[in-house]
Amino acid sequence: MAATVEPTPTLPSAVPVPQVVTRKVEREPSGFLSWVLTTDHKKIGIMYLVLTFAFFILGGVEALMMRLQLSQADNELLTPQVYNALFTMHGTTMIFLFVVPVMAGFGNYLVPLMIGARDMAFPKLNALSFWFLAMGGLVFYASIFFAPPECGWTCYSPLSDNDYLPSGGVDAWIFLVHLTGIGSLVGAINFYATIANMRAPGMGWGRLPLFVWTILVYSILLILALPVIAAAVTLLLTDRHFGTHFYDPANGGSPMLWQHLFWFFGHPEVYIMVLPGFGIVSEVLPVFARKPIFGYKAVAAATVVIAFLGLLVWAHHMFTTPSPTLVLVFFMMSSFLIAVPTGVKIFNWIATLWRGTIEFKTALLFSAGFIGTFLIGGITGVFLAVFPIDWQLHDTYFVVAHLHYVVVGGAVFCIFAGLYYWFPKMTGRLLGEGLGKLSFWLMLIGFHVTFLIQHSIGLDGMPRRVFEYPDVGNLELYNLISTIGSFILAAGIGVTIINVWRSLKNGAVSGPDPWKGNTLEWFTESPPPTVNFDTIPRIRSVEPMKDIRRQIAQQTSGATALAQPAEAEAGRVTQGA
Ligand code: HEM
Ligand SMILES: [Cu+2]
Repeated sequence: MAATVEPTPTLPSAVPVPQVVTRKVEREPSGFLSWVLTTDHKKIGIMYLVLTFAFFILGGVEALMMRLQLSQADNELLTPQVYNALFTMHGTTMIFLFVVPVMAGFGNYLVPLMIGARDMAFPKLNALSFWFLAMGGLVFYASIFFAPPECGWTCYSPLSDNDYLPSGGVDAWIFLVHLTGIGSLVGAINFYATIANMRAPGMGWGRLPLFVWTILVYSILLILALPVIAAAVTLLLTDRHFGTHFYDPANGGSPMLWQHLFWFFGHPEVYIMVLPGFGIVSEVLPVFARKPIFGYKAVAAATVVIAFLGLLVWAHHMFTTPSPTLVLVFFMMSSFLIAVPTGVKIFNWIATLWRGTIEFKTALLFSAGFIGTFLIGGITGVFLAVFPIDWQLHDTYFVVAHLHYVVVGGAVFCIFAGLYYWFPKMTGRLLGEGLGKLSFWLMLIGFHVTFLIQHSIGLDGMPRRVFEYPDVGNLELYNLISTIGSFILAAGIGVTIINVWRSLKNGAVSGPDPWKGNTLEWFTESPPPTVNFDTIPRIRSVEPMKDIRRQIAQQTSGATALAQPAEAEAGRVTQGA
């Protein structure tokens, strides 16, 4: 709306003069344009979720193609070049275009709702960060029509230098890192500003929902890590095209510099991917266990400690480089330390479930599946942090197994928990529980069939990033099992896609608060109106919705209302209005 404010008359005049004169009222854009031009955090959040899920499917198809190639020894389905391109596209897509930005999607949709704000602090900047992401993805995927990059998601020098990979694929990768990086950076600043300044009255730091805590820490980590990778790829770009030698040992540069810069970003990136997942689970578990989260302060503090320690461990990815033993020992010990706050969280989640009145909804199943799966990934991480063990296992399938237990167990399962939990808020409809549970079990079984056996494949000595292997020992059988697992996993994901498709039109209507949630997003309608809230309640605890329900119960003549959703619902509307 374009409105001009007339100067206030200095003397009171006899005739009343309107203070605000509207000359032109612009129409709300509708249809396609209402999405392209939007600055509403909820629409931007949904665009993030849809786009990143599309990339998840692309990355998944790439994974299945690789698994098909590896299902037989000496297979000639794919050429080595295509295989190289596939693992590069897959790793890059999953990290830069799916897991990191999908968390920004959940954050965008939910952070303002959970803290009782009407939008993000900088709505236009928010739209800009989404479009940077979309452009980054577009530029990167355009390379498949020319020459896709073949340097892995890590693009180590000297492989990524002009001498070895002169094609534009590496440049497309650099461009992707820059574009998605700027997008994430402005997004992160926006989250920080929003959380620091726009919380509902009474919501001190000690009452911030745990998901919001993790988005805050995610943002700080992005702000610290992204400039480092931006610098690293800029140096790579000038090495490739403008005659510099930052990474070229023949001219006084060092490939070690790339590894230090890359992993100073790359390890925190892992926490950037999994911490918001921890946040999702910390919201879901207490709701379906019908108990407050066990040790709120410990869980919030552990998030901060994990992030801090996560900045000190990067060289555990470089144990096989020529580094002084003291350095190896330092990075081994600092990596061990991370197990402590992570263990604190796992014990707190288990204690939250302990003796709870558990409702086995799909969101709870995914959260529980996450705890078990991620735990295994954490434990193999401790193995790999012992540097003599890493010397043996570096670059084998043991690492591939470990990293997928962390990123699929630690992020993807949580993302699915979040999807089942918040879909009703976003669409007003519930996802089907039957299909949800089927999807969960297929995904859980498929995941472990795919990746558990890869530990053995690695211990048997099969290197990662190879397009074929000889038929020795059990390698062929193990690889076939892994491939079969990946198709079961894909079927599980497919079931959720069908579920979403069906529920959008035919899902049961959810109402504002289908789960009896604890946090403020359940206070408003589903989907929420553009302004989010008509009134913003005063926050008195970490579980404002429980306070509100209790208050309504008291006001509507006592305890019965608590047990009767319909009455409580009616009360909620009068409260909210
Ligand atoms: C959903 C099922 C998935 C399957 C079946 C799968 C499968 C694979 C395969 C076959 C490889 C190549 C291994 C090699 O040749 O070295 C790979 C590598 C990789 N995957 Fe996945 N993956 C999946 C999900 C994910 C997710 C969600 C992430 C998330 C961040 C991810 C991140 C990576 C990374 C970083 C690499 C290493 C790429 C490289 O070597 O540069 N994957 N995956
Ligand atoms: Cu690491």
